[in-house]
Amino acid sequence: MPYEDLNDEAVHRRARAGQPAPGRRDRLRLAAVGGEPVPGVSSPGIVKPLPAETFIAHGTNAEMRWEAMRDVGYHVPNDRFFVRNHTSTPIIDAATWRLELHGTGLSNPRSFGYEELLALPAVTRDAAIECAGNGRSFFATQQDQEISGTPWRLGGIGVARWRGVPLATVLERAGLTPDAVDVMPRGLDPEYVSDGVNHGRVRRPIPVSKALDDVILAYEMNDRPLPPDHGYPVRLVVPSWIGLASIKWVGDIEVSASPLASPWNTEFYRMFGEAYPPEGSAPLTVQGVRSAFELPWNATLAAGRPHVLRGRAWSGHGRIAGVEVSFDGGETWHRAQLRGPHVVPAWTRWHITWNPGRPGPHTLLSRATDETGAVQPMRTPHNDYGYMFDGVVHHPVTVVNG
Ligand SMILES: Nc1nc2c(c(=O)[nH]1)N[C@H]1C(S)=C(S)[C@@H](COP(=O)(O)O)O[C@H]1N2
Ligand SMILES: [Mo]
Repeated sequence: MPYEDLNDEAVHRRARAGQPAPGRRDRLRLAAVGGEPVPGVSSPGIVKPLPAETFIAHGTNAEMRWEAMRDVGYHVPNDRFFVRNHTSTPIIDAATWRLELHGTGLSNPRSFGYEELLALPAVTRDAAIECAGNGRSFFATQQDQEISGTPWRLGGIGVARWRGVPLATVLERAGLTPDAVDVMPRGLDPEYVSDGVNHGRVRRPIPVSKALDDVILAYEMNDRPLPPDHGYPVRLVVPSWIGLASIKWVGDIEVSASPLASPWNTEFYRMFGEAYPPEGSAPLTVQGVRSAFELPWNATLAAGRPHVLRGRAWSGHGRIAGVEVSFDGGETWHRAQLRGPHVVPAWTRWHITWNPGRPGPHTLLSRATDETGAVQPMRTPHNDYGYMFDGVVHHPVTVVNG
């Protein structure tokens, strides 16, 4: 049973072994360039407004401000959801859009229009989309290490309620064959050119086992049609995996009886560096465990009275089992209360009360543990592109006389 076998990502990796990987110089040359955070109101290539109270702009990307989630419910509203664009948001007419399914892993290659997709049985689920580079800036600011890429703090994540058609349904209707191994969706946004190298349109293979498991071809985000910046008319949502897998503005899907490759699973989105082989780690898939405070960076808090500090924690590997918070730089830890839904591919909210005494600068730490026992480390091992930072983040606050 090829599908059963490929449920094991290690087996899938072996199936891919021998694929060419670029040299280190190429990789560094191809590194995405990220700007410094600027209090912007717009970003090149992003359609929606990016008010400085809710976003930090980073070039073609925009990060959610965590303090903007403080009085917001479980889901990130569409107008506050982070945007990660390799190029720019295309404006697509759903009336003429089609999704083409093709390749050697299909016996009935065919296409679907927007209305046809909407007419298929739908599913709705809460899931996070999180960039593999979320938290990247902390390699530099906390660990004094060099990394390249967009300097996200922790706002490269959002949770939404997605509605759409299981990818499995569409694959079955296109005659998925038993020997199909990889599925590669491709976006309709412009080709990605970096340092003079054209990598083509954004695409990256996922194993058939994952494609059949829980992947959605989503056309609604929080009960509204997808906004242009988030993939209108249709995007993939690949729960628990790095955000890159959730291809936006999908226009075609190649289904193949042999392993597929793209620069996004060979040159990018693997761990490269001292601790890794020259061709890098295996392609990145499931996200690690992380947590964040719903507080401004450098928040000001009054001394001598209790403050309810709120936050969220998440892990691609399982439910959040607990969150601990330290007010004294990690000497003592206090257990936070978890509240509300406790969903695996999304996040869990938590809160804790702090009564700060001494005025002056303080550092708040939060440390989440998931049900597999994975806990946020105090440091994350370095990799050149700064992916998968899961370390405990030092959140600075200032306590003032009340
Ligand atoms: N077509 C296309 N899909 C894409 C991207 C892109 O640039 N083009 N960026 C990916 C990355 S790296 C991430 S983290 C998520 C971000 O989704 P969002 O912009 O809806 O938050 O989309 C992914 N899908
Ligand atoms: Mo990403």
